[in-house]
Amino acid sequence: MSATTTIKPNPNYKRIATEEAWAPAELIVRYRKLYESGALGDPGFDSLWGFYSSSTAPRPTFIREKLADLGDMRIADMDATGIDHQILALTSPGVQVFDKAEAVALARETNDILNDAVRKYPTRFSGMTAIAPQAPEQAAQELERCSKFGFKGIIINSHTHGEYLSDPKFWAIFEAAEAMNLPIYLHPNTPPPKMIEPFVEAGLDGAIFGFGVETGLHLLRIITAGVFDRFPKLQIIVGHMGEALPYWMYRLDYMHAAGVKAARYECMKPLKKKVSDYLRENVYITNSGVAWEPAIKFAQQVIGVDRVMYAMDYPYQYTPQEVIDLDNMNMDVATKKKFYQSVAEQVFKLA
Ligand code: 1DF
Ligand code: MN
Repeated sequence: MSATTTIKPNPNYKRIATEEAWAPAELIVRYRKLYESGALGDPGFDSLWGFYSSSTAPRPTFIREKLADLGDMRIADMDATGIDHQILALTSPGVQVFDKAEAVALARETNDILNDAVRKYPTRFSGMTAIAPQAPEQAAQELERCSKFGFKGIIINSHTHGEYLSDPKFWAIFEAAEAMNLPIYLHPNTPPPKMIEPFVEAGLDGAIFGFGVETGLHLLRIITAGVFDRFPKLQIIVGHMGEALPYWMYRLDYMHAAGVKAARYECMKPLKKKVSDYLRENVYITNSGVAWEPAIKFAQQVIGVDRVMYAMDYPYQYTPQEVIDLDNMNMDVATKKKFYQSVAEQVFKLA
């Protein structure tokens, strides 16, 4: 699975990868213990980390080793695939599965470790702040603390103990993110217990499909709850080609308007704009996991070339050929530079 060819730097653009995962080995041990204890009661977590924390198959073994390294091995893999810069995030589900006090402490500890790596390799790494959404006020404080490190965004791995950020009890996080001008990367997690049964019984709960369903739903809930009317400058990034929402835009607009007009749901209130307007004005998309020219071009067409950017999803999809294929997309160089470099520089405010 390691790179067999070395991909050279591209003279026309830097390759900035924006959804790149890491995790200290101790966190993976904690995941294994949480899984073994059965205490969480979340079949999605048990499926994901029951597998990745202990399977001896080649892929999970590779991923465990790569996640834990923020040094020479990661840099060598980046060099082998021509990646100039990684925007790093604590892997999913981050600290969100732990209880409040443990999650708050672990967020601090892991952010400190990430800060050390970013300081050591400032041209190669940037960091996003891991937070415990279950403690919104402490999360806002952690954002404040980590902005002093120069962290560039916030990583949230979809639901927290089955709860969504559309619930106003979490909105202190949005308030802080907007005030500090920090984008939130809404990264996948497995569907929560209330949703997961038909996914897990078919083996479709993880990155193959469940991740996208859960995370697309989460973003849509944020939009329809009116979060962007309340926080109009807030920017949310979603991976995996927008978790399919660009493809749904026409129907979302039609059905949302119809539902609102008929006052069908008490919870579905009128919004200032169309659903698709928020996707174009408050959402950025990365192509993590989808090195596929037609999907990238479709998103560029409907969301805009200034809102679609590159992500490898290292180490989960470390496939050197993907970089070659994306370099060879039938796309003018200026647009390719936006995709690989400029959109990321703009949204993460890279120097
Ligand atoms: C997987 C994929 C796992 C992604 C991830 O974190 C992850 C996977 C635990 O393949 O199981 O971030 N991903 O974003 O596609
Ligand atoms: Mn990912």
